[in-house]
Amino acid sequence: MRAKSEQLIERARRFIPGGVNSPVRAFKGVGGEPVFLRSGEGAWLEDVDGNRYIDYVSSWGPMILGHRHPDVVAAIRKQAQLALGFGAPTELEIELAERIVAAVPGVEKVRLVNSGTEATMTAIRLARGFTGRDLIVKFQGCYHGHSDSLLAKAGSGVLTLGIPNSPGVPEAIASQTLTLPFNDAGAVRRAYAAYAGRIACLILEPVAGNMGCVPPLPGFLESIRQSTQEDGSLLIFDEVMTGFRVALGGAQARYGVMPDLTTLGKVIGGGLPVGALGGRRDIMDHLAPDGGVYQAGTLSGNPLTAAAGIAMLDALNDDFYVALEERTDTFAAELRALCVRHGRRATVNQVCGMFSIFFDAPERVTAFEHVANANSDAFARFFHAMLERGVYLAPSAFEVGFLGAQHSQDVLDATLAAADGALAAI
Ligand code: KE4
Repeated sequence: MRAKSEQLIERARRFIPGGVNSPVRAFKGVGGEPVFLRSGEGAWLEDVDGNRYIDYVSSWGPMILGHRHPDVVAAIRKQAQLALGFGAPTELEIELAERIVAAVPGVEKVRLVNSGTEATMTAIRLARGFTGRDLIVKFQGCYHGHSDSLLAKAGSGVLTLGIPNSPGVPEAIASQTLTLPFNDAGAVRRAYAAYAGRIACLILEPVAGNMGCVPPLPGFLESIRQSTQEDGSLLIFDEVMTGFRVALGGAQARYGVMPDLTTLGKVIGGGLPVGALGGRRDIMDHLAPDGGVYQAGTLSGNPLTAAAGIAMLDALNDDFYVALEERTDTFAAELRALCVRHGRRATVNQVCGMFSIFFDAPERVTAFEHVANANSDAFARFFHAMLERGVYLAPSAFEVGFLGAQHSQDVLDATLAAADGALAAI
């Protein structure tokens, strides 16, 4: 029963567009009404009706240590006794920046901001300012936040310049964005041949997480690194989701491909609002105040977020990810086996700490079209069947499930038991 959630969404819709402060939360991707949550601890959530769930949304990625990790809460409490913010430099920002630079191989300097959108928007502006070029390249199915240049979609032909992907995005801006098929290195080579010397940057999620989990094909990242390098165009890894998720140093460490710029978010803020842009020192020094590329933010690097981020990063090390990868792989394999046992055609993709299930999809899901043609209705039924069995998945077939320290074997076993029942029911 979720009577109080049902009352609250009615009340919310009177004051908040769609009743939510971010669209995916409205459950439009799976139908039904959203669950209003009240508390979390470790792997567990409790909603306003007292129902409990095992959580795989993890606040969309930040809670890699579980909800209310004591070290993170203690760090926030301690800082809150001193001050909530100044709008002036603090030592905490240096300590967080030092930890990011030490962990992420392609980052020599880093600017903290308040969201992933701010980070990617700034990365695009910095790439344009540094190269003096206007065009950018992104991939279908990759999401980088909601700045205008990144809300563009492919025009009629693969190599035609973009068209707006949302009302309010001017044609003039969308037409500066080229959208290519993910995992298609040939399309990237052809784009750089067609627009030689005109592309400021290529931005991608090195492991796609916004079309479900779609890892890079072998050689794909290396190939786009070469195409961008040869053209003098910048390579931006949007690691807002994969940063401190798929490895301590993110996807760039995992796959050994170094971008020129990296965007981060989620985990580095310990659960508080955050984003970050980092990269080569010679590029980053073009940012104001030393350089001419403008970027600013009232609460950028605020001490609460910095304190929480430091506490979270201090709990992470290479051994953490070895164990997390092992649990993720085992969980995905057991979920696959359950689908086979139930005669349900499904593909489960996973990379350390993140997974997705695609129903009635090709055996290998490596491209956006594979995801777009998967059975999202079956996913919606699976989502609700799992919710009824106390498992809270992301309410969209185009999102991922996150595993963290909190997903112990007994939590994963309980999840698989719920999946066994859910697969029988849908
Ligand atoms: P924010 O502006 O939402 O902090 O970050 C945007 C962003 C940028 N890059 C990547 C790779 C991202 O995944 C995101 C945001 N992720 C979504 C979940 N897929 C946030 C959830 C939401 O939009 O409510």
